[in-house]
Amino acid sequence: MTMNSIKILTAAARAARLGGFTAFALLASALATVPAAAQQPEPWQMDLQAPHSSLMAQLTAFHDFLLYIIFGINIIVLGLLVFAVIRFNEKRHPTPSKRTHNTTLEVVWSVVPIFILMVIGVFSLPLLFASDDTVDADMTVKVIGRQWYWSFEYPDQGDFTFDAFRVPDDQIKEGQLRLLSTDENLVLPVGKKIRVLVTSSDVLHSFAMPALGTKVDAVPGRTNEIWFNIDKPGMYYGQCSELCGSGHAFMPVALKAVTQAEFDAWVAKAREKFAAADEEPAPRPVRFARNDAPVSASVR
Ligand SMILES: [Cu+2]
Repeated sequence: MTMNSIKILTAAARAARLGGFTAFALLASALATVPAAAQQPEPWQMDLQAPHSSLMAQLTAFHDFLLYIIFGINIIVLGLLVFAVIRFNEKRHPTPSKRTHNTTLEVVWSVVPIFILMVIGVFSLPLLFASDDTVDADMTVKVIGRQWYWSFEYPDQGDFTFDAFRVPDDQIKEGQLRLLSTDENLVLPVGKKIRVLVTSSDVLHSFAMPALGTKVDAVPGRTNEIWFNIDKPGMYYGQCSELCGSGHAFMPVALKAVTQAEFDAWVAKAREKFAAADEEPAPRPVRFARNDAPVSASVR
């Protein structure tokens, strides 16, 4: 089976799952790229990345639901426009009506949008509250945005910390992705509720993991909270999503999701490997040197 037919079949299956699909929805889905094993952006991607956390699954369903509402509104408005152009053009309707008010119509076009907004609110507000619900987390990881890399802290696993720098273009190895792979991965266990504390040491950054439904600002002097649970082991890629300076495009997040046993083994090694980093004085100064050369080279 060719890649294209797989794509179209997957799109059809997805549209069928949503039920009541239209030709437009089918076309839009067929253009979407089949998610790869690693959760990363794809060339010509039209749709969201496949959801891999319970929050993102709900967000994706809500997004698809909104598309139906938007599509419906567009069809009605376009229909009214076409109807007015045809029915009330100068040739067919030489004497224009002088009517200025229609109470029934005015009530309808006020009440219907209110009703639509209420329906959207009923589904979106619980999601907003769910994204904020970090109680009873199995573990906590702290994410610190820096110009221009991320630092991660594991307070529940011995409080070790490390930095993750993107792999420069000329050092990319087999299996690594340009602008997305980092020298150290953020390693986390699957199937656990992970509380993520997000802050910054210099300017505004934003910690965004599309497949996990996470996008939260990293604000200096302030801690933001979010959570996710990862459903499958694998690589998940994200990027800084707040314009933070010249290295903004060069501070990706490479998250490696593993089983609990693998995570425990990694923690044991990481605690030794990053022990030296623990002794660094906090707060650490903003570091420019390490990313400067590759950044300026890529910008040029
Ligand atoms: Cu940033």
